[in-house]
Amino acid sequence: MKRQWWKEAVVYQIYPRSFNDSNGDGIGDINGIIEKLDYLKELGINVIWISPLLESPLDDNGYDISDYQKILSDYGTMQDYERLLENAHKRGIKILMDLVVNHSSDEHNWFVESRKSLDNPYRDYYIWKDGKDGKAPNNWGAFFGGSTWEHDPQTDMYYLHLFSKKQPDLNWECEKLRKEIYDMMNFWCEKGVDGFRMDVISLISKVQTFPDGEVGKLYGDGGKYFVHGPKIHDYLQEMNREVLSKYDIMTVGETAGVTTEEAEKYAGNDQKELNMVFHFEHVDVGNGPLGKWTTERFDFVKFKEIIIKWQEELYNKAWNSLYLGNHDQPRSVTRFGNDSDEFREVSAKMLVTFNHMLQGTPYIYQGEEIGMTNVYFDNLEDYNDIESLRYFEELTSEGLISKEEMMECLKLRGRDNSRTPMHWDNTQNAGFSSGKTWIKMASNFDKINAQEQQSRENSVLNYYKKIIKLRGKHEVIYDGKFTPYMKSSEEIFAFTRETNEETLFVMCNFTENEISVEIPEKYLEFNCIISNYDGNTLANSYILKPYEAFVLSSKN
Ligand code: ISL
Ligand code: CA
Repeated sequence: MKRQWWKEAVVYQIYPRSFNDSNGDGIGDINGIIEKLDYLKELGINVIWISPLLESPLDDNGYDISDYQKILSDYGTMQDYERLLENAHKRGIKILMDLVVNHSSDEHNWFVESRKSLDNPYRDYYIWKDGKDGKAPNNWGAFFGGSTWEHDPQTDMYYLHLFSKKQPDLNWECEKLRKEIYDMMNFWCEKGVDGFRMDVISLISKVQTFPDGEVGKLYGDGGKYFVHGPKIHDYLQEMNREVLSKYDIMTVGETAGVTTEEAEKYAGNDQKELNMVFHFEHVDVGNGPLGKWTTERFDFVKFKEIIIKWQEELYNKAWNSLYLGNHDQPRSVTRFGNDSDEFREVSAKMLVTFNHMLQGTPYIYQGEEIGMTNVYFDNLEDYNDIESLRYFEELTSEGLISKEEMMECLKLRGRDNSRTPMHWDNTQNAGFSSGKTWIKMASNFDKINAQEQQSRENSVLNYYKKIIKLRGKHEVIYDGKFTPYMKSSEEIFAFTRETNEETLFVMCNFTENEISVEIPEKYLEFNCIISNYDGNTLANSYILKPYEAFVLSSKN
């Protein structure tokens, strides 16, 4: 397999609003990130993906950009950003920028112009359609509730927005628009960014007849007509020629709806498009008739099938990202582990053992490395996220779910669970800010914080440092062939990774029960390179402890 730095990297995702506030206004900022570079260096990561830092009215916390070449003043200045690049590079850390080009903000100058008149030079930068019988052009429902179409009185036409109405979709059919985007990307590459995470890039090409979708609960599902639309791969190949191929950068596509077959087109070994994909199948397990709004726990059996499928089907063909949480997902220890006092730490360690021993590039979401949990807000007023607020309103007012139940769904799946500020220490606001924070803090920072974990040898944080270091010592972690072991177990996720030089045997108990397992004789001679319990003596018949995880290696 061809060696590529981004295949061997460990990525840390920063949600800048909630990472570290340097000036006491209650909002995380670029200087705050610079202050924590040594912390990240010590953790061992070598790439940082930062969620959007650009000018934005913050309808969707920055995923609605109104100027692609200006830093939002909440976060600092262009000089601050340049200092961040310089300081990160000095430490051997690369920076990925979040590229949000399926849509812009409605406050972007392109849209301000576009909506003015039919013959405005920017008209074609967005997707405008006439209504049908005084109603929207089709029945598609938007990701944040409501229709995907908004009527604009200025020209009496509708514009498309797959997300909120303040996030109009850009029209990739328009060559001039595409050229503007490539110019903007080149600008950032010249400035020294090391790559892009591409927001919902799988949605940029739409079937131009805009047909109705199959009706679900309230709206039609247009997915068939805009997920991997007809020209998606033409656009990405063009982007690759115009920008990506000119720099030694890393690219990851947030490819909602991607299948393993489709992943090969996006991130195949031929490298005509992107380096790797982000798929959603494993984080969507357990979704119900109202999508993610359910109180069901995740279905381990399905989760396991999905992971195995992705490991097997991408092997030697395409490259994958490994993640269990991010700014759109609940905290991983709450969703896939166990966030009780008894099992939080041990299950967080099990999850990272599992995730980082798979094939792909692992992503750590800020706070995951100390085992931060969901925030469990009791009041709707504490939520800030547009998705949670819109769906609460829409689903409860349509009588699809009661308010009480919806509050429970938010506690488990709402995006704000992972957006509360990082816990640095046990002082005011967990050391995140000296001012009033933009979103309420989680209350458990006295017991879960980085400072306490730095000095405690068996902490989650120190375990993360250990597991990240293993990557440097065992090449098999990134190129070994994956084979499941105990494939039908409904409690254990075990597998081997193999090259000619080395074999790893990984075993993870996803439950709080003790479980007896058979460890094949040949693995008993292996070395245990990491384990979340001390002083284990492995044996042929072995009882795994709650959330136990270990990795055995054939190498000394
Ligand atoms: O968050 C989701 C599930 O709850 C997804 O529907 C999410 O909106 C989707 O994965 C796309 O996410 C990305 O684009 C959105 C933005 O709100 C997310 O934060 C971003 O990661 C629109 O730009
Ligand atoms: Ca600040």
